[in-house]
Amino acid sequence: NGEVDAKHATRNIIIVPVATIGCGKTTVGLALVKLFGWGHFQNDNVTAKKGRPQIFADTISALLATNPVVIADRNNHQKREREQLMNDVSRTVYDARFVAMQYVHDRFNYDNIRQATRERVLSRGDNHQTIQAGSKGSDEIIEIMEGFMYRFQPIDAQHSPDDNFDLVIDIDPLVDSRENLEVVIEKLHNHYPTLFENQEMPTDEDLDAAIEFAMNYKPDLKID
Ligand code: IDP
Repeated sequence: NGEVDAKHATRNIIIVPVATIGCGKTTVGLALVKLFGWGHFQNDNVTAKKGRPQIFADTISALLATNPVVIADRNNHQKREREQLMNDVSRTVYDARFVAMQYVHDRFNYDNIRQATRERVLSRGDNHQTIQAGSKGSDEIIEIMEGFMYRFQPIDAQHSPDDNFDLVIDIDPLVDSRENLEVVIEKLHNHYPTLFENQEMPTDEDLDAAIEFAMNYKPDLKID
């Protein structure tokens, strides 16, 4: 998966958010779907109790048959999750390319990240799949969010498993999803020019509209 190859890649690209709850990963993911018609699968839609990681990876692999790019929408905040996803998808998709979409979590910035993510989740909580603010108290929600932040392992691109990422895109959990969306598209375009060869790049208005669409999305599956 060298630099030269990436320039010509047109398929089997998996976008792997690395995030905690409330960063905006589903919003950015759905905006990408709206703009480019890519595939998207949310971990919360795995209804099975057993073997969830395997089912998640298998669904991503299956979607790659009909979508050039698929967004693997779960937090992937720990190395073992990233390793599992990369291993299981690569078993059936031999030329899979993984792109990390990392919401950077510097420890010194944790209080600011807490403020931003809590604000998003608690104010629009009924739109969030994992956390239904209507059915859980805010203390309980905050505790779940803290768990993800505590366990968060940043991308370490020099070592396994993160050295398997073809590209790491760093974005900011503090800014609007609109801004992060633009960064993600620009970095993808630079790294995979051929992927975008036969289409017009979205205008500012297109990006605005895609974010508006994504923000109005209501999950159809509620997990209690
Ligand atoms: P997550 O998938 O990382 O947990 P999302 O579900 O995308 O995060 O976003 C959490 C909540 O914040 C949702 O209700 C979403 O509509 C909202 N949100 C996402 N991006 C923005 C933004 O840029 N401004 C304000 N609210 C946002």
